[in-house]
Amino acid sequence: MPVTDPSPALQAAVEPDEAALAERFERTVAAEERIEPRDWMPEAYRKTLIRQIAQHAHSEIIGMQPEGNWITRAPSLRRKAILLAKVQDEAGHGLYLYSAAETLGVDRAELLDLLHAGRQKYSSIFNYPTPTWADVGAIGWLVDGAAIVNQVPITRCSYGPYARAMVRICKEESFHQRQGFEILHHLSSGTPEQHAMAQDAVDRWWWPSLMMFGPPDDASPNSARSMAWKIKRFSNDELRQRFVDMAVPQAEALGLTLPDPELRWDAESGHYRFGAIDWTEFHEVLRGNGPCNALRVEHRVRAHEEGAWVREAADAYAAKHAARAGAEVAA
Ligand code: FAQ
Repeated sequence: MPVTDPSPALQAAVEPDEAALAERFERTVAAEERIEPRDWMPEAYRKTLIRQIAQHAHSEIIGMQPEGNWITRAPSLRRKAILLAKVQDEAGHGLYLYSAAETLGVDRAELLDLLHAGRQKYSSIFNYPTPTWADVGAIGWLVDGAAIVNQVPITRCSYGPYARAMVRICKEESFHQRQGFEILHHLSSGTPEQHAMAQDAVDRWWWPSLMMFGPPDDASPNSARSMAWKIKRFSNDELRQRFVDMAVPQAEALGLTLPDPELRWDAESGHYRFGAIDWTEFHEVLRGNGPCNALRVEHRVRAHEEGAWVREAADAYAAKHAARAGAEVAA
């Protein structure tokens, strides 16, 4: 019997129209259930996720550089082993995140090309230098600390693959934060020179860490929609406040101060109040004018080019095995 196309009426009966699909999507999100890769989703939801997950993945990969700078100069074998493991973890986080992005129909090679061409962002925080060993402690304590505050809510993101990737990432970031705190604790209670080095690093990383949470809510174009879609669970300012409330007592425990004369406890609100953030600096860094933007991208492009032979070898190996498997099936 010849195969004919189904009649439009039959097709409508088996394939829900776009309005019905959109309604199902909204119901799934409202019910706190997950959207999975094969589910219908609005194009803008897919694009937002690709943008955020790609930026997140790029941040993990570029974020290997500031601390990677200290691997060959770590002050002891123990410190070196811990730092190596941490930087490798960041590479792993990048890979889970590129995999999560690929479930949305993009290719990681395409995303890397956009990063290298400066057409996709990575976190502003990784454009600052690491001149001393204490910077490794400050990154662990403050940058990984901010990353945890931002990322724990993403374990409840409406998009399944992103939420699941975040569970393991957050567990690893917790270890990273502890090791940073421990480095700073060691330095802070060491010689006066070591204490001063720890204080200097915290002075330099504090404000950029607050900027990591993104622009203030009234200047955050993506927040409202991302929160309605439950990609983001809290606003940029809410998470920033949560981070400040967490960091202040930790700084006291470290015996270090935070470089903000306006920082004070506000009993009425139950939060620490903090001074104004320099958003001009943030926007300059986003525009490519931070202290290390050019260096970071240049280094990444060079590493990518020098790694071409690895990708070619992996492709050749995969092709050889696919051909062998094909021959076995045919036989
Ligand atoms: N840097 O409307 P919003 C880590 C951009 S942690 C650069 O508020 P959204 C771990 C934003 O993309 C760091 N750009 O945007 C680690 C948007 O631009 P677009 C990575 C920023 O998306 C530790 C524009 O500004 N973490 O890597 C930044 O709703 C140690 C308007 O902003 C994540 O990516 C910024 N800081 O909220 C690794 C977490 N902030 O794209 C190594 C997941 C904003 O419209 C060592 N991402 N922009 O052109 C998120 O939670 C969100 O994307 C936000 C921004 C909160 C970052």
